[in-house]
Amino acid sequence: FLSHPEDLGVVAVGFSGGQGKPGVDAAPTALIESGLLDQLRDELGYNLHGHGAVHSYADLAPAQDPPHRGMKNPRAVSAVTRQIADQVYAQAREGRLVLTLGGDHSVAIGTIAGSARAVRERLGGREMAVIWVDAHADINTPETSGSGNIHGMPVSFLTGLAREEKEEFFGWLKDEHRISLKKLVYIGLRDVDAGEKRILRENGIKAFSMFDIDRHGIGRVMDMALAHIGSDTPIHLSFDVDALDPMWAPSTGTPVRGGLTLREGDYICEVVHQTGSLVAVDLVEVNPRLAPEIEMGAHETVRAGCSLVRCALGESLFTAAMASTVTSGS
Ligand code: B3U
Ligand code: MN
Ligand code: MN
Repeated sequence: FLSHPEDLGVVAVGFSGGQGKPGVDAAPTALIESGLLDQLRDELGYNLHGHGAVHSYADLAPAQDPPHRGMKNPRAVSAVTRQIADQVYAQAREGRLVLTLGGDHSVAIGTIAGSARAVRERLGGREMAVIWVDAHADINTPETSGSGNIHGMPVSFLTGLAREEKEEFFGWLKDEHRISLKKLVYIGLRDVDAGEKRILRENGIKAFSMFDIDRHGIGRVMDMALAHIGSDTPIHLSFDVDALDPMWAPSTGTPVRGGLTLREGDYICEVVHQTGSLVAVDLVEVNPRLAPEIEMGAHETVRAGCSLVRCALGESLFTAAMASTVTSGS
């Protein structure tokens, strides 16, 4: 689906306003300083675009951004995600693969809005699928949310379950930015609010929880996830690092035990890359300021994040190709 698959648009957004803990805004710089973009260019051979700048977005002063429908920092998150949507769209419109380094998961309102719009425009109105890898479903509406944190709501705005007329509160989201509930697949869920469970059930949304991964193994789960999406559908992969077990990714805002191993996370990314249908990847919720009590916690989390991104962008292609030769030859 990409006219320039070796060209990678990089959107680096230091933004933490979708939740309450500072530090997640420092992730893009930490990932880049650990060598991620150099590896993508020098080892994986991508031509990088737009990577010069890490965009930092501050919150508005609390007095200027009071809650709306219970949402915290609603004007700031709406304004920032609108800019991200434009940046992602500008890269995707050129037929490039787009990598976004967050930031908390509210940034996905922008990344998915931007890539969904570009896919529609470039591919004659087609809809893309979204694979959302996360411990959480992030599908609260403002009304079901207990926390008011918008990083727990992006999917409801992107699918139209939550709507707002006013520009300043995500009213800028139009049909061209939205995704279908039928083309959404979750992987790794294990901390889902009661209201979210109801939304998942009532809308028949495809979700593979940690229970499903234990039961079937990650290999079959990915087969089923891709079968649900259908081949020949553009895919946007939105990876929240808290999908990984805190053993691998302790430095994140809301760690939940019982998660994916790093290898399972890498495998998800490898399989999605192998489809050849990937149009965009997000890596979010790395917070290098958290879990300092864990030895090397931040370093390990950044390292895990880099590994996920490299796998999604084809690092293991050689190994994967060899493996399929072996299987098909037997
Ligand atoms: N579901 C809860 C908790 C949460 C969602 N996403 C994260 N945490 N990272 C909420 O606040 O909506
Ligand atoms: Mn998330
Ligand atoms: Mn999460």
